[in-house]
Amino acid sequence: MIDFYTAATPNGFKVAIALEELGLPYRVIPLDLSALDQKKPEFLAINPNGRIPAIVDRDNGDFAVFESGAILLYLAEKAGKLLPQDPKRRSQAIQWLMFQMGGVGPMMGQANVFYRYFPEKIPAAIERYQKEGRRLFEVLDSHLAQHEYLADEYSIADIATWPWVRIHDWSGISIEGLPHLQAWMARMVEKPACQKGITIPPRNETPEDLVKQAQQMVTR
Ligand SMILES: N[C@@H](CCC(=O)N[C@@H](CS)C(=O)NCC(=O)O)C(=O)O
Repeated sequence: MIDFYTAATPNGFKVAIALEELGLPYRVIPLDLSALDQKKPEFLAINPNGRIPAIVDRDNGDFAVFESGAILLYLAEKAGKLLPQDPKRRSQAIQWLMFQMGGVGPMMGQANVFYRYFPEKIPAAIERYQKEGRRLFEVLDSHLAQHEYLADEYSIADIATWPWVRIHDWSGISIEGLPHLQAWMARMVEKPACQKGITIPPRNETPEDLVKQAQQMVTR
């Protein structure tokens, strides 16, 4: 059994989609980010960074894993799926996973902060992160022109990237003129695990509550 500590955000959805896709037994432990559950000592013992997601593998000596990319790798290796066996293909999947972890996620995250949540509107910061987000989308689009999935076969690289790209409107980053990225998104949204993963954990808050929570988080 995997204990899955999460909240309804893109980094949490990545792991939810992978758990669904891999068919591994898991138990969801939702954290209330506005109540700062993620900063409590019992959770910091699992993830010293005090952020979701994190997992504890109860079938492997209570082994804890934090950082969504590392969790995806751990789960894919445990199940022997969603990560190609061929060493070059495997490296390609890891390259696109890192591209998401070091690029798409942080840039869109900062675009959201400055475009949506930060109390002061700083146009240069908004423009910087939205432009960088769009540039990364263009890189994805060029690559997907030649490949059905990021590492040719469907992998954890796609699972890491889709929950972020799907909220591009919220980040104020257009996907107009990027037909290959759009076609890939259409392929991803068809997958039952993707559809289910973005509902875990269920959201009780209104969109307005979520904005308020995020505003509190960036200003505390
Ligand atoms: N690099 C980390 C980022 C995790 C992250 O930023 N999580 C956010 C939600 S998407 C969070 O827990 N925020 C709460 C906080 O900052 O206190 C990962 O990929 O796991």
